[in-house]
Amino acid sequence: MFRSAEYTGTYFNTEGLPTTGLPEVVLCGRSNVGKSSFINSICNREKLAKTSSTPGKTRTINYYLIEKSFYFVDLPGFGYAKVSRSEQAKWADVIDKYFNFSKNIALSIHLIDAFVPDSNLDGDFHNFVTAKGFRDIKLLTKTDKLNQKEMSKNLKIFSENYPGYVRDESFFLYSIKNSKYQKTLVKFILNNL
Ligand SMILES: Nc1nc2c(ncn2[C@@H]2O[C@H](COP(=O)(O)OP(=O)(O)O)[C@@H](O)[C@H]2O)c(=O)[nH]1
Ligand SMILES: [Mg+2]
Repeated sequence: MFRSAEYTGTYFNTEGLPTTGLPEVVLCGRSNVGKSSFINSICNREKLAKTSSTPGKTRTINYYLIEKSFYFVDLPGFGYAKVSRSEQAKWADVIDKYFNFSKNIALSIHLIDAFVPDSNLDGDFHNFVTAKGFRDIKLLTKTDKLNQKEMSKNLKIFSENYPGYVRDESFFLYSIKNSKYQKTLVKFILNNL
């Protein structure tokens, strides 16, 4: 885990976004995929980032300074079906603007629900982020919810959808219920700032 973490700010749109001057590790994914839970888990801080069981709540960009050496930037979740199309377009716009604005993006972590390895929304985001040329890794979240059989089935689907991604090199498993997933990822992030 990371030993120090500090929430530094929330932005409702891209106006006034900070120029941090430090590497930024971006967290992206569908609404409710577990972005905030991931931050809390890997920093071992229960309430650093607000989590919610109601999808669609995070409409903001949140910054967290980690070990005084880099930032986690938690972007709005995309693709929550129950909000209007115009609202969804606005969030997509915020994501696009952030990626265009920041000159400090070291790594994009694309969180994908281990139960849903073939969502079109994730496919769209994948195309977006790789077309822009950012370093991108995938994090399969909530793995505790799948049994072994479901996991191997979904890993196969994942590999078909994202060919070339290699376990523990460019994709990682995660669960907030088991700290065993942290070490590899912490090492990877620190080596890729
Ligand atoms: N079982 C399980 N639930 C998780 C995990 N990660 C997140 N959740 C739950 O998923 C819901 C959404 O999490 P949240 O972090 O708010 O998602 P966000 O919208 O991507 O920030 C919450 O109810 C979390 O408790 C996980 O690894 N395992
Ligand atoms: Mg969140």
